[in-house]
Amino acid sequence: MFKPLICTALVLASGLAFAQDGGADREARRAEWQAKAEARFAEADKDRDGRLDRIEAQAFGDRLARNFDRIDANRDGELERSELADARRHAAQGKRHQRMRAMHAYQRGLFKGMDDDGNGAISRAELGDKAPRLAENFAVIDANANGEISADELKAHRQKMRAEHRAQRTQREG
Ligand SMILES: [Ca+2]
Ligand SMILES: [Ca+2]
Ligand SMILES: [Ca+2]
Ligand SMILES: [Ca+2]
Repeated sequence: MFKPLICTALVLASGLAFAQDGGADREARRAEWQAKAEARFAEADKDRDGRLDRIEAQAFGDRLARNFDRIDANRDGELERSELADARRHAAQGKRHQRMRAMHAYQRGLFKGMDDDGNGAISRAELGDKAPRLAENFAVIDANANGEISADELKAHRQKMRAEHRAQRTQREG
C-alpha cells in the first residue's frame, strides 16, 4: 500500500521539476515571440496610439486585415493589444481542438474497421493480426474479461497508456 504512494509522490515531485524546466523554456520562447509581435505592432501603429486601425492593420499583414471585424471585439474600428491577444488565444485553442477531433475520428475509424460484425466491440478473432500491440494486451484491455474490447475499454486503456508514458518521460527527464 505504501510503495505506490511513494512512487506517486516521486512522480509528482519530478513532474513538478520537469514542468518548471519545460515551463522556463516555453516562457523564453513565448517572450521572444511576443517581443517580435510587439515590434511588428509598434511598426504598424503609425500614429502611435497603441491601436491599429484598418489601414494600419493592412500594414501588419493580410491575415489581420481579413479578420479585422472578428478580432475587433468591441467594434470600435481599432485593434487593441488585448483584442489581438484574445484572437491569438482562440486560434491556438481552435487548432488544438481540431487536432483532437481529427485524432478521435481516426481512432473511431480504426475501431469500426476492426469491428467486422458491427456489434461495437472487438473480439480476438476480429482483431486477428490487425493490431499486434492490441492483441498482445488483449487481456489487460478487456477489463470486464468478456472476451471483447469495447470502445470504452479501449479508451480507458489509451488514457492509462498516455498517463504512464507521461510519467515515464517525466522520470527520464526529471
Ligand atoms: Ca494606430
Ligand atoms: Ca477594438
Ligand atoms: Ca465485433
Ligand atoms: Ca470487454
